[in-house]
Amino acid sequence: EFGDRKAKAEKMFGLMDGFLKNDSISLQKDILDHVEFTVARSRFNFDDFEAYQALAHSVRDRLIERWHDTHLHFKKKDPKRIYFLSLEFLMGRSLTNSVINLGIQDQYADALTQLGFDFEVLAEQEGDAALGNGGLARLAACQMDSLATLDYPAWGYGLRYQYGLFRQIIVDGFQHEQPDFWLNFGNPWEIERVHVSYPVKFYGTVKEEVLNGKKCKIWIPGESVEAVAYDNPIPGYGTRNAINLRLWAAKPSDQYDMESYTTGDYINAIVNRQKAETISNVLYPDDRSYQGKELRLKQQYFFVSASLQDIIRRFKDLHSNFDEFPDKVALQINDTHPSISIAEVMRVLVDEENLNWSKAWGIACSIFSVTIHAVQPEGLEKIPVDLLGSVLPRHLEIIYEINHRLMEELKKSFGQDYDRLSRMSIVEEGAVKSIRMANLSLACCHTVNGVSRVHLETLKTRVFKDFYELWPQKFQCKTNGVTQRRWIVVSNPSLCSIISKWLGTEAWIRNIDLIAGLREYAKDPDLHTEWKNMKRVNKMRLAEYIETLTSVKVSLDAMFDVQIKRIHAYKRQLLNILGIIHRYDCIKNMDESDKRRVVPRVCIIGGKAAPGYEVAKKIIKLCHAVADKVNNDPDVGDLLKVVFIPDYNVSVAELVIPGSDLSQHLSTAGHEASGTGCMKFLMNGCLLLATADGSAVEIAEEIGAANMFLFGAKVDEVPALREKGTTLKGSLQFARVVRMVRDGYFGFKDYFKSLCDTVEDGGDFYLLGYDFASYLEAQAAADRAFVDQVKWTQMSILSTAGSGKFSSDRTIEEYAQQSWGIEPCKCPF
Ligand code: CJB
Repeated sequence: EFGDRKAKAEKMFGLMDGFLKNDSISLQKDILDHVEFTVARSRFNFDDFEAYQALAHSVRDRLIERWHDTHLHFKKKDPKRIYFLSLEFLMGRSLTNSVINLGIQDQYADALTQLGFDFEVLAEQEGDAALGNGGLARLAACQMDSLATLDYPAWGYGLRYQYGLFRQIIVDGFQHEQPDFWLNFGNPWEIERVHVSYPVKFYGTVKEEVLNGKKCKIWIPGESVEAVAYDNPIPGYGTRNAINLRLWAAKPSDQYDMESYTTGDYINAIVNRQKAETISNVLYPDDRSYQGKELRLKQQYFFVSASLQDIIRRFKDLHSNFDEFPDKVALQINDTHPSISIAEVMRVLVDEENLNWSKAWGIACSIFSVTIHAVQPEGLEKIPVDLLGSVLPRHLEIIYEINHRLMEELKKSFGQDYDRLSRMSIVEEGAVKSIRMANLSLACCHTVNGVSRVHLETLKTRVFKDFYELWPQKFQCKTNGVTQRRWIVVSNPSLCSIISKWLGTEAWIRNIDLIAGLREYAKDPDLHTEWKNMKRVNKMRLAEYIETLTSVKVSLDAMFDVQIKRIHAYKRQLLNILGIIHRYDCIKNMDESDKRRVVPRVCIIGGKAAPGYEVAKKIIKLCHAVADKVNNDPDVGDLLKVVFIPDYNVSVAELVIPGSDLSQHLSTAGHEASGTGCMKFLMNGCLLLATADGSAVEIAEEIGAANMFLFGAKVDEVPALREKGTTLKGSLQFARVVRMVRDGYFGFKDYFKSLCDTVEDGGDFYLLGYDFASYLEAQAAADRAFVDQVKWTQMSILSTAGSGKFSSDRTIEEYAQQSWGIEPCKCPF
């Protein structure tokens, strides 16, 4: 039989003539073939979208080629693999990133020109893959890029939502949500694997039985749903490696419900089967508020169970002894969302593989590590016991057993300190008895990562203080990073050329440390000229975009001042708007000679509010109300424009960031775990106006505090300031701008009342009043710096030059070495 297979393989190989060719003629032929055979249009008549589809399929062929080679190589070498479990991945667009990482961008651009198309125009046809909410999800995407580029044997696992994050549309200044039908026109970047599917079970009961003289628990599930794999190749840059992001979609189970059939209820049986698909239907749009929803729990278990079946199957292909599991498998839990995987691994090892509890627990403890992204204990997920017991009855029992053993261990260390035991317990007693998913992760994972130094400190001293005292060695700092491939090479090609030219190499694209070499030229007038031209061209693109979307014309000489991120009270977009109102008020009270000294500004805000988040929605409306007034005031003209960019997403960020002069990161100190947007701005030479929070503290260390505009209360001052509560008085300026909103200066007086209440009368939890004066000073410092364009450009160059630490390549190297214990596995060329 083996001889047969070998002969077949040789024949097959003989029929292929080597690798796909990447010269311009071959690419043209390929694109046209896809127009005709994949898109099924005539090669003499197709539009831009069809051209994009054909182009994407031709790129996909090349991705698949490398992806096959990579997986064959991984299989041959059988290294320890890292499995990255995340409920969210915010991939954005794939076309430009793919051709750049594959190293065939110029060839494609040429091929398309010869066919009469423009690569950039076609790239605009692609929609975003928005399978995530914000920072956490985009971080996962950046880390996948780094894992591929650094040749790590990695797999991403997640959910293939039918509807990604909602589209934001603005009607009369109010946010409305529309579904994101991202799969309606097909998705060329995924490969459906109908044969890679696993049953995932829910509900039912647990029975105790005696098998071979041993008592065991048997879970008799009540529902089975099929998880079907959709594979998304992720190409590395400057390597042949392309890794896999495997996303699961729910499909009705193949096992037909015979009972319904025999009772003749054929139609209902089919309708009920179809309901299974709802599990992967829609992404939850509230980041960090968990409402104990059954569907959410089912989503978590669904993707975890399918992923673990896949991982164990792959392990069993080559190994039969689970003692070897930790040598081959590292599991990374992205926030607590996938932490039910701990109970699932225990269930599989104990109930299905018949390992004893201690052995199984030993294995679980050596394979899992977790990254926490939350800051407040309230942001940590809890699942009501009743819900968990109904959806996953056996898992609840397992969690109780884990907790029982944890409590026994804690008693040995802490004796009868029951307060401490109850804080550390996985089970929270109270009105709604719940499972604390973070405590489950902490009990098991060998590493607990924070996402910046400040954040790790918060975890150690506040959120998980008790656990830190018990297991200090588990706690590690893995300051976040972003990929320079997406955030410079793809989104700012002019900057990319400048950096490569001045460094005399493109090697920084894989080795970001080299970017520090720019420091040497920070004062070079020739570099200044190129740098300013680059910025102007990017601003021009952004200005055109703004005009198309909002009809507001903006001056390129103005400072483009940007705050783009999810709208949250703690991120303090409201502080920004109140600052804008102050600026407006000042301009209104100036005479003409004073006005000539004003630095013109375009204030750009963008971001989505969770659909049920009233305060965030009011902030969006206030932004529009202020924009309406300011932009139409002839006294102001080009001195101040206010723009809200609707439907902020990854591809909008790619356009906005390179065109910004200044970016704002205003979280109340101690509330932003890290922040990654600031890193993208930094790489693009945009100056940062920020509180000393999250990663901004480390950015200041890298570029020097003098090269950014820091303001506001420090992390360790915030608790005491809050204590003072009502006795804290904001400045008169603050009272005045809030009064303007309250008095209806911008209309909608009643609507904005509750928003104003959040920052006044002692209720100012996020300390806007306290920080306002210092915020205005930082803004004034930014104005002064902008007037001196030589100084500004120098600060801008030093920002880019100091951004090396904030590459996700550095973060991933730290994870690989300190948490996962994995080595690169490079596919030979
Ligand atoms: N984060 O995006 C989210 N969603 C959450 O539910 C909790 C945290 C963010 O994660 C980013 C990546 O670690 C951080 O940079 C950011 O500070 C944090 O808010």
